[in-house]
Amino acid sequence: MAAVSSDLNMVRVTNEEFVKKAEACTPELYKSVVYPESVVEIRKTENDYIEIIKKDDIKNFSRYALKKGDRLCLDFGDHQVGYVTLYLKSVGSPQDAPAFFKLKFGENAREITENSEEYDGWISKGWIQEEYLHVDVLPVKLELPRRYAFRYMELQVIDTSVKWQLVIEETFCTSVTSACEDKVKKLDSENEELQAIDKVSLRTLRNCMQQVFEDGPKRDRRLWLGDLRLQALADYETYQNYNLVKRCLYLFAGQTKDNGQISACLFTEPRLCADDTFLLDYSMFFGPVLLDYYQASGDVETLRELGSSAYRQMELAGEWFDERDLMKNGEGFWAFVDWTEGLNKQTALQGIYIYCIRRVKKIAELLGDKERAEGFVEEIRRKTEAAKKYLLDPYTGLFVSGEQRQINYASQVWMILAEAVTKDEGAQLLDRLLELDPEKGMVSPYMNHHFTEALILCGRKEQALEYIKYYWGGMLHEGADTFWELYNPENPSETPYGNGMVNSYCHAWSCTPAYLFRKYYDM
Ligand code: RAM
Repeated sequence: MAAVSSDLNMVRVTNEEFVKKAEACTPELYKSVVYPESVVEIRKTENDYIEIIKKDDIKNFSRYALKKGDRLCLDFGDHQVGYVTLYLKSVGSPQDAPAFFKLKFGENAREITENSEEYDGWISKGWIQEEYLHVDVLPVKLELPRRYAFRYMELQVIDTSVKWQLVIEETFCTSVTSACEDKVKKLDSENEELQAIDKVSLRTLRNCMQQVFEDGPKRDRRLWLGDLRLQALADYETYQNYNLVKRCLYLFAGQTKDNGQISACLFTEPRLCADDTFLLDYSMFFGPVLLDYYQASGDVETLRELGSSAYRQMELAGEWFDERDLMKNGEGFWAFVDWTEGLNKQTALQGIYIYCIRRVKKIAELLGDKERAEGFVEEIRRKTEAAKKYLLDPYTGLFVSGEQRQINYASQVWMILAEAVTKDEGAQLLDRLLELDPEKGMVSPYMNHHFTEALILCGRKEQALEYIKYYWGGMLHEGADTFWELYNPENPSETPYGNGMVNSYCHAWSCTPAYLFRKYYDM
């Protein structure tokens, strides 16, 4: 079980002005009505393979008169995020008992086959999208109050009575998003595989763009700072909803811990509430998100207003270093980096610190804060030197992390992204890394994105493209309509939650091929 570091005695400080600015950027959601395309049967084979059998195009629902134990599974054709309406009626004798049924929603077909009673993970079972409903009087127009993320919806009749059956007369989903499709430039590539990856990336980002950039519309349905950084970068190259990024920045700065630390994630309902989970890397990323936003939008007012929040995160992170200028190792869930079990994060965090302070230095320069910028230059020098002196292992030529001198992917990748090594040194690091292929690999598309970007920065663009085809293409081959929260090609059932039923299959941090293609390949 993973330990969650939360500060239960946390005192929150609210900046009402910032909250107002965030509220003023609340987006209108675009709505579209989507009808199911077909009736399907979803089956799990003996070797755990999921079969989707198309049974019918939907023209006439009334032929499906459902009695006790019957199931009807509808395929909405693509991943949807929205509100479901059902028109239900009875056929046969008068309705002499309530309609009692279960609805189950799946982002992918596997979820439909899973039995939630077997769920034994450590995060809430409440994330599994299913409802048990009683309807006393039919016909009825049932407007489900919750928002679902799904492609498949299954209705299973628990009971009617022996005298009547249940019929779905019509059903549709009112899909919602704050992404405007018209803004997206079509991918300039003839390659069908890349086009397919791009399409799924765009759908992933679009469906996570709601009133904030959600991490995943099934789970956690909330704004996380680390996720935001990648979502915003992809957004600038595609949907260009700058205001949504602005809103998220003001939300994070709008409520902090009393020492000014920005929380890892926040809630917007019923009102803004910064979570009591803190991740050092996520707090530090506030500065880079702010700088990226300014560079994409030119909004200097926001840069000016939020600059000091970015500085504050670096000051607080600075307290984590020892006298040798090395990042100390935290305990429990102190930083994120990746979901790889047993990953030592110390060296990756040293890299992330250098990466962030470079960007916050740029903010200081843009704001004419000369002295601060000079201080940051010195910080970059010291932390980089320390990394090379103490963390670069002379025998393997790779960065090591923690007391056990763990060699992992994350350390090399973040030292490259931090520009702690030159382009050529970085390329050599990656070659050695791939040759060694250490046990501590990468499991989230988030970490895989950073690895891909490291390849690109070291001049390995072709290799990076092949990697995108291997990794994101791998999810496509598994039938993804949107990219996932987690994907380990070597262990497809990997989950950090003790049970994969709550995994999210539309998770925005996996949308970055759409960004990488446009940003680095001019596609
Ligand atoms: C999970 C979510 C989110 C991620 C955090 C660290 O709850 O998947 O995307 O940022 O963990």
